[in-house]
Amino acid sequence: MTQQSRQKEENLKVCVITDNQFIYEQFLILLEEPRYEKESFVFFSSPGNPLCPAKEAGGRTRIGQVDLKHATDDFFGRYDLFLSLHCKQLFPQALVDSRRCINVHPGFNPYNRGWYPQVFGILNQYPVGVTIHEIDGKLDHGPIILQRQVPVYSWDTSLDVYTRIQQLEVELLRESLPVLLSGDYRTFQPDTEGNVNLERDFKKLCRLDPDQTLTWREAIDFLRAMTFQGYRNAYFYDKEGNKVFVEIHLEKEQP
Ligand code: 0FX
Repeated sequence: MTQQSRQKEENLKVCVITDNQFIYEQFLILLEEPRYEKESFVFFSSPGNPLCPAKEAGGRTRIGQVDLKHATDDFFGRYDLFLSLHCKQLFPQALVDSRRCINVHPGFNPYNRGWYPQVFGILNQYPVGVTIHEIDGKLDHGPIILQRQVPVYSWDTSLDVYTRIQQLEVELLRESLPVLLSGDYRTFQPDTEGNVNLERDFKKLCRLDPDQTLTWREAIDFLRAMTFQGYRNAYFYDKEGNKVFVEIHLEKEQP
């Protein structure tokens, strides 16, 4: 049996949990390939984070909601494989102990595990990229199946790097989905535990102290790490108490 046909032949039931519209829609496009049995993939998002059912040929793919903390063994038992495509919930130990669970993470483990890896990567200059790994119960942690870095240029904002990361995520999923499904891969453990950032660490960063002294390099790096069009991140309070949002525009001179 070829690797490509295994999912079809074995009728593997896959539970995909995603809180990210882009990855969800790109994944559905991927499943249009005839080697996948699209009907065997069931989609969920997290409570409080409803995604729009994606439009596709012949209708819309249904997407339910699942609260993993309160899900039963019966629910876990319905699937052979759990795939987290930016699922914002931590997988419970009972789930990771009983089923193969894989996470597609927009960061280069073990650096800046957790929230918004490229923001912290621009700030602390740790590598950024994509890691696909087995889930072991700790945040963005567990045996690595594959990973790849993306470059960060001096004129990049957080959005620029994130866009590059998302493109790489789709590329790696396209390349590796057959082996992710079949389990025919080798994993490795990173040498260190790395570091973790939480949402509250990002929120803390957002408030600027106008009297803080920085070099230009530090100030520019900080502002580009916080610039993501569509989100108002960095801010300060002026003397009158007005809250003022700040972002940066960077442009590389074209030859
Ligand atoms: O889905 P996702 O890209 O990823 C997040 C975590 O970063 C990731 O480590 C975790 N595995 C996954 C489950 O959740 O997050 P997002 O769609 O909420 O945000 C995408 C980017 O948008 C983020 O990297 C930075 C930017 N952003 C987001 C928010 C909510 C901001 O700049 N400001 C914000 O307030």
